[in-house]
Parts: sequence; C-alpha cells; structure tokens
Amino acid sequence: MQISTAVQEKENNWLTILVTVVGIIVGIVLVGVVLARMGLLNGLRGGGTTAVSPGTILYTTEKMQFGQEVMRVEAGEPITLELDNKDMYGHSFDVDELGWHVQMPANDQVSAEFTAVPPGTYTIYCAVPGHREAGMVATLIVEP
Ligand SMILES: [Cu+2]
Repeated sequence: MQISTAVQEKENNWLTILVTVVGIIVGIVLVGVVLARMGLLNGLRGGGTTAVSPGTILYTTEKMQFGQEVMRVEAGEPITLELDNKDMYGHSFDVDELGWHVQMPANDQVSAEFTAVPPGTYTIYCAVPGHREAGMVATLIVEP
C-alpha cells in the first residue's frame, strides 16, 4: 500500500515535469518563429538602404537604377565606395555638393575613397545625359 502510493506520486511528478518541458519547448519555438518573421520583415524593409558603417560600402547600378535609394554614412569617417555597374553601358556617381564624381565603366567595378563632411542630406545622381531623368537619383545622408 505504502509503496504503490509512492509510485503514484512519482508518476505524477514526472507528468508535471514532462508538461513543463513540453511547454518550454513550444514557447521557444513560438518565440523563434516570431523572431524569424521580424527578421524577415526587417530584411525586406532594409532592402533599399545601407547600414551606417565607417568601412566599405558596396553600391550598385543595374537597369538604369542605383541599387540603394538611400546611402547613409557618418560625417568625418573615411569610406571606401565599391561601385559595381552591372549595366552594359557607363554610369557615373555624382554628389555635386561634396565634389564626388566617379565614372562607372560598363559592366565593371571601381572603388573610390571619400570622407563625408559636413552632415546633411545630399543628392546622388548619374551625370550621363538622360540617366538622371530616367531615374538615376538617390539620397546620401551624412549622419552627424
Ligand atoms: Cu547612368
């Protein structure tokens, strides 16, 4: 009698532990799914921008468009622009106010080094006749 009661209690304890463990696992999976969805949405939202970083920025042109609508850099930080033109015709990368003018040969990569000052919002455009009008305009934000 005494023994069977003890076994019964032991089984109840194991059941409680099992339910708790399963609950924790389900909780972790749900949090993971939520985080994955947030990450996916962030990835989609971030598609048109580049992160603020003092290092190298990859900037592409393709199908008569700049790859990123907004480029963010920090004022005073030296940056290396890796300009990758995927089109079969030439483009240029121009920011008049900062004196940035880089030719982008057809289907080629060029790199250029700049230091962005002062802080502000500037217009990036392609100076090849007709390209700016066709949509080759973007925004450069120099963060203070
Ligand atoms: Cu162009």
